Amino acid sequence: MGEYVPSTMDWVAAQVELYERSNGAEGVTLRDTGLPVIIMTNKGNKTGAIRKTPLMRIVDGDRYIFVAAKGGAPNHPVWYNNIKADPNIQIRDKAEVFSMRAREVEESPERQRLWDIAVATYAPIQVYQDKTDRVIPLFVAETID
Ligand code: F42
Repeated sequence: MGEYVPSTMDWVAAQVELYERSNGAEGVTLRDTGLPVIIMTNKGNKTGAIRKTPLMRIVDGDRYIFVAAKGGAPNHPVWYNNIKADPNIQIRDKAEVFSMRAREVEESPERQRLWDIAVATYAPIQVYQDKTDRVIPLFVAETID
């Protein structure tokens, strides 16, 4: 893996920095919503750089669910390209860091079940989906046995 290159969105890069510097004691929620956030480390598919992406913390047993919502923007966040190219990621959940593999879940009853959990955890996800024509990708991250 290459060097860590922070997000070009300052508030995102700042959250990653606070989260990691405090070893998961601070910067662990979405602004002042109190909703928990994880940090997903992924490999830049063009530069090979280390990228760190805060995501809402959505769990299904010992698996994490995350959605490439980007607030309902017309296009996927570019980290989507990264984990499609290399599904090996790390998830930092407060002080713990897990090596995991991300898998996109295509349209299926399973995807609906996971989507419902995601919306129950962070309701705006449905608002984002309703405001864009693209199908917001949903991923499951599982530990590598
Ligand atoms: N975004 C979500 O999609 N879902 C969430 O649940 C979520 C929660 C969340 C909570 C807190 C917080 O602070 C941010 C949160 N975000 C959430 C925003 C998320 O962290 C990302 O910032 C957002 O999804 C946009 O991701 P992005 O990967 O599109 O970031 C852009 C802004 C970016 O950093 N671009 C870089 C740049 O230089 O323009 C390039 C990054 C990159 O990965 N480059 C690749 C490389 O090779 O290095 C190439 C990528 C390509 O294929 O072009």
